[in-house]
Amino acid sequence: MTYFNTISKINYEGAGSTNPFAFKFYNPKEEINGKTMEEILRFGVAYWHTFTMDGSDPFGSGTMIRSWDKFKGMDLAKARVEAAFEFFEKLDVPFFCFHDVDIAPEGDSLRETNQNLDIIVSMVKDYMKTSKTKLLWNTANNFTHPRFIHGAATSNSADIFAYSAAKVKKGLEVGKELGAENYVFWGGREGYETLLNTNMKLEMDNLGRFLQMAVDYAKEIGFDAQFLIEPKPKEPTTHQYDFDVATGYAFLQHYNLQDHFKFNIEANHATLAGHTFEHELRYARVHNMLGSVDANQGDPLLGWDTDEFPTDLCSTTLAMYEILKNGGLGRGGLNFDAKVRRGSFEQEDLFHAHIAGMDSFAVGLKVANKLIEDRVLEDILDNRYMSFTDGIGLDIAEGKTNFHELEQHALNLGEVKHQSGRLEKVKATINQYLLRAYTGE
Ligand code: XLS
Ligand code: NI
Ligand code: NI
Repeated sequence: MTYFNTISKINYEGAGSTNPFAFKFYNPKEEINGKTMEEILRFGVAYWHTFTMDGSDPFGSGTMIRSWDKFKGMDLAKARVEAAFEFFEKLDVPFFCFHDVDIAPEGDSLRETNQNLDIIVSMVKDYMKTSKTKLLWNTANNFTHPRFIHGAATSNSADIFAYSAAKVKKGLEVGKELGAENYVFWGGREGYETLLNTNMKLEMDNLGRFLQMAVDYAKEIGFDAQFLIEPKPKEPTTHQYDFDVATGYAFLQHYNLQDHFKFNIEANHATLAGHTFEHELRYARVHNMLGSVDANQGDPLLGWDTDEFPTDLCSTTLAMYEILKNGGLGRGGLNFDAKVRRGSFEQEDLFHAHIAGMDSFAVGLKVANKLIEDRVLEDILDNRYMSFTDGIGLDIAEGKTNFHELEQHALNLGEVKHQSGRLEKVKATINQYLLRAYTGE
């Protein structure tokens, strides 16, 4: 059965195209430094936002019109798999991602849930045999069901800790079965609302032990995916333990897990943490911890995770700058953890949204690549930090000095001359590069 009957394969038609069902900038075959756009950008579709969620929000019920919704239960789950692979093929996208509960309904017991999962996983596996779309990552949803009311690996209930472990164990087996490139841990309820009833030390130690057991089990079954922590500062809990990359990195180091994990960085989580998207990418990159990206954007006027499709070209440019400087995303990708707005309820909106996101990152890639080729930001940094390339600055940078010498240096200083940071000039230059991506000059 097919579900997107009015839409055929999305092709690249170039910047001048007026066809809404065509890529204007994303040309999967176009090479940039010897790699195709498809290989660099590694786009993924998020199963939950695109095939499972219905557009409901805390104030209103679902609005999405989906041709697979005429089915129920396991039939619905199967219809979604069919719809998903039709969508992947029409969009020509190399990856997808899912939580366990997105693909198969929970049963009355964990045993039954696992059986449901097995049926759908084998169906997905069959589709994957003839599809080019691979699994970027899977994860366990250990936050939606009421049993996770007080957390999962950080629950006060040891039984729930065990239940959560069983779900992740299954997730690792599923990931192996489907050849997932990565496995994600987003701590949806791994945090707390108030310290008044929370044993923070025990919860964090338990989370550390939980992640170590996951590492051990993956090794035991020979599942070699890259493990990823997805930081988020809050929502649903008030204080999440993986607040941002810096916090998550300190956590991993404390529990000696840093060699087994990288980060999956989501743009909207970065801004919720009071950072820019590129801050989080940079922090991960300079520590060699950049794994993958949940490509979306937030609404600066709203204080929550709105998961919009990314369309801000300045942001995609600065993100692609970090990714290119990282030498790419390795086994990671750009997963659209993004949803169409509640008012965009028609099925074709799913295509418009993904086309918009893919084109925006394609522009970002081209502009970032040109900025790097021309050493625009590199020259600014070289010039700005010149004082560390000789004399006392070089001694500092090489760790060869001490407070005695530094004091001597300071005592002999005249007035220190500063240079302008030239921020407005830099911003104007980036705008110029962005515009040149359209005019082709
Ligand atoms: C929620 C998260 C979630 C993770 C996967 O805010 O972004 O969707 O990506 O559990
Ligand atoms: Ni996410
Ligand atoms: Ni999110």
